[in-house]
Amino acid sequence: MKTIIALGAALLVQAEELPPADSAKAGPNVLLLISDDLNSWLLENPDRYTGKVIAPNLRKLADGGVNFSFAYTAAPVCSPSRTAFLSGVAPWRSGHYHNALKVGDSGPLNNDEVLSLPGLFKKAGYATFGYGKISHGWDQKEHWDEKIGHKRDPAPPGAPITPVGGGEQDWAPIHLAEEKMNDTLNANHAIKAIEQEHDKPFFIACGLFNPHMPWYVPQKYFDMYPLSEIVTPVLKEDDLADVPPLGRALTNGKSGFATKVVESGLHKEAVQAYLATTTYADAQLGRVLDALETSPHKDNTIVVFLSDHGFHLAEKDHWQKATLWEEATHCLLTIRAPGVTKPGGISHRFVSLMDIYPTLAELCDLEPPPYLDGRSLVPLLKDPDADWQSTAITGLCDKSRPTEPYLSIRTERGRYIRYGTEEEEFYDTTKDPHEWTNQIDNPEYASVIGVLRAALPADPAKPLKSALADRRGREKKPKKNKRDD
Ligand SMILES: [Ca+2]
Repeated sequence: MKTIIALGAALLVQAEELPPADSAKAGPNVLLLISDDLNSWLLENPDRYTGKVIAPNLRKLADGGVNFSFAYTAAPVCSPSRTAFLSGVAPWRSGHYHNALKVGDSGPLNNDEVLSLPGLFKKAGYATFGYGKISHGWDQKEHWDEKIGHKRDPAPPGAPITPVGGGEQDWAPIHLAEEKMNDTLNANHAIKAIEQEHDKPFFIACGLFNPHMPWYVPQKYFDMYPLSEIVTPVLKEDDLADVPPLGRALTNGKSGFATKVVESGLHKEAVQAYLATTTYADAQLGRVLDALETSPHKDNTIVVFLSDHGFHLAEKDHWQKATLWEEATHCLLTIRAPGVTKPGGISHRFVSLMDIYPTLAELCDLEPPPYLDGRSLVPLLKDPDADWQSTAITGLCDKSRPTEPYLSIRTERGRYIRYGTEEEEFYDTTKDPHEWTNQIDNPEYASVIGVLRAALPADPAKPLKSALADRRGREKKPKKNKRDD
């Protein structure tokens, strides 16, 4: 693969050992907050979702900096999404499209070749701390001074609680006190790291597991969302009828979990549980943000908040993620950079989580590696309406065609998807925000489709084989309702 070879050559430049951390700069510090599986409902977009989402802390953060209305993940699954924004290398160049990849797997991202985002800061003399779910599969442990991983909370006695639940697909009030839940503890670690004495600038990352399934949070969060007030997302009957076969193969299909939830009359309960879990996550991130506000570092710390990808709750007959539609690809991104952003900034430009790495490098005056795929968002942080070439590309691999990358591009004009080399979709999101009508064969759109088609990577990296072998192994013993993390 030409692209891989070119990447590998560039990466050799970065293979030297990190120097001793005595070249510390004066900062600024970085606080990176990550939420898992949090979709974009809290952006209050009446064209897409009108229900209430209680997230006062994330809203306060957004009000204090620049909130991106159109931020997209590079991969709509946990591991490749995180690998992409932490390495700065997109899936269509690295071949990391799967959750199954592990450290040491072949491909251009093995440990010595790429400088992780925390590694960039450590190399510059920062102290680096990571708590909870940050990386997933690919990581460079030597780039963290302290790293404590994530655990899932134990299921309540009697789980699965819901008649449709099983494995991770369940929800219920949890039996644990909030103080004992793992995301509460992850937040505690980050708070302690903020509050300790610092003789160098810090890079602190805190990643929450919630609102990843199962949705087990205290009763009080369920009580904030009375069932009578729950708004479920709008579903279109036969929405998949105009989706090509490889696209339909991505969904759970008629026997899938989404259908089961809707047909069992549990759609409102599921949405309630997702929102309850979202509000619990907001509360924990709020505690971390409050600790920063009351610390001496308040005015010298850049805050970045993101979700790793979106989440379907029965739209397009699908549950969770791993599709190339808006529900799974649209995510949250807020950046507050003292002295750069102004409060209340909203940018409608289309950006990617790939842009985080070069943005933080520029904000902190660090030399970024030469191979990064993203673009620095600093022009949009200074002026959210600045000129910007809006594009956001997402890559995915599916077991129905495991050697072929699927790609999607989203711009102001719409969404174009290509599954392998043959099948395509196009949605005019200016008129069809739910992506209900595939216009790929409509001659009215031929020219815009041509532009978007040409904007996709011409020779995307194929999914790495180690992941495929792993996946095939898992397929021999399918787990009920199990989907990717
Ligand atoms: Ca449709």
